[in-house]
Amino acid sequence: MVKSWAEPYKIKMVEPIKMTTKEHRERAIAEAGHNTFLLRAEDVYIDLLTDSGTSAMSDYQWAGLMLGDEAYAGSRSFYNLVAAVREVYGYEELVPTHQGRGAEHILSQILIKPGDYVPGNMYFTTTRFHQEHAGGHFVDVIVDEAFDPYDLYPFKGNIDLEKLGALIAEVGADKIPYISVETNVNMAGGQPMSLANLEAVYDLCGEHGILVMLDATRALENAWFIKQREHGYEDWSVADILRKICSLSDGATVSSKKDNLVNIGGFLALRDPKLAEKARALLVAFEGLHTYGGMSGRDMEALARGIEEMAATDDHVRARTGQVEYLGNRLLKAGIPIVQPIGGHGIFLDAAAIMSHLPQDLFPAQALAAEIYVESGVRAMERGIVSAGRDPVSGDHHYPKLELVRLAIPRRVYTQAHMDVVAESIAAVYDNREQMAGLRFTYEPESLRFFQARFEPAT
Ligand code: PM9
Repeated sequence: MVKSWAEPYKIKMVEPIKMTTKEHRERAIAEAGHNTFLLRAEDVYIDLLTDSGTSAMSDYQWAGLMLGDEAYAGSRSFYNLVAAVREVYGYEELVPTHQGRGAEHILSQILIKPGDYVPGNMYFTTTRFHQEHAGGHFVDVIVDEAFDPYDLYPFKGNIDLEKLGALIAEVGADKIPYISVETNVNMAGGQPMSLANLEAVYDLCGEHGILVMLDATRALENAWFIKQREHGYEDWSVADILRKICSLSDGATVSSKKDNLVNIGGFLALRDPKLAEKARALLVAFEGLHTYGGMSGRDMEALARGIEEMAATDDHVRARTGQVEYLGNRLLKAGIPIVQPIGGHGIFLDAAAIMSHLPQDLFPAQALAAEIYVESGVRAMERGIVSAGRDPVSGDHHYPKLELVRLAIPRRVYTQAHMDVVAESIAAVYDNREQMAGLRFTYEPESLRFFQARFEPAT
């Protein structure tokens, strides 16, 4: 029997969404400075801005909210969270934070000295920000295949061991406190790394005394792709693959707003109790006491249950990635250029190809995301030159090789019919692509500019 990706749940509660007119949306995007982050959510029909903090929780998680222990210190919910992280990820030491960037901040501050180098498999915006903020230099050591949207290499999240080896030889291992290894690389299109690659990275770093720190935010989705694509793991459960991934690292930062199925939360997980002690010393100053970090007791209870639930069987992650694949295949059938293989958390439109009449400094992906919203009320996100920001030393734009628009799919929120609407809307915009103008800044924030920048049409 062919097993469909159909959802392993049924719907118990619904949230109405508003349909709007094109005129309304034209006004809304102009008021938002052509930045989809600045739209009001109530003006959005299908919200694919992010898969972060947008999951639908289960009845088991909602019940957990009522049981959250709000003790300032030593909350029962904290110990439930520690137990869930130990069981599912296999890390002993848990440092809870308000979300992923809180964990990145603490990790960067305890390990990076000014002038250090931090290699990683493609940058992530907040991760690189914290590394640079601590005085480090980020160095991209992802495989070259990751920069070609149409290369079908199954593990485009892999680290290029030659690039990593060359960096170690050039700057010396004592200038590299850790390598930051992202699972299911977001900016590459939700692309996985293989266990064989991670094993080789762990060995190489071990030889040089360099720590391996995962960004395990979407490690569950990475584990699913390993099961599908890596020889020898076909019969493993996703839960076992996930533990194996984590066993090849010294710790991890996690934004729990993704895989973990909660609306807020995150953590830093470590093996070394001494390092965890250092992290907790900073935690109490920046996030909160070491038994809640930035979360309430009920947040921690829902998170502990989300962690258990995501990996209890393979059914959840099969349906989650299945829905993304369904949308991707519809777009491919319509001839729309997207990053391939289809990734884990969303579809990435190749804005450089779609808007080939625009140079990168007229922000083609930003303009395309705005146009998609005007066409249909579908909200997407720019993942190109605006997200890449400026070089802190030269002040020039970073010119990333990928200029993408991301349609991130929230977990357990939208139906197949919604995906059909999205595909039809994108096809309509695509047909009209040559009419689209670029944008220029009217306001550019100094850091993480994509969140709050404002633009106007460049014509
Ligand atoms: N990711 C996303 O939409 C939300 C913020 S957009 C900059 O993809 C990784 C791989 C992420 C991530 C957030 C964070 C930060 C760290 N690593 O948002 O602070 O995708 O919980 O996590 C977003 P927080």
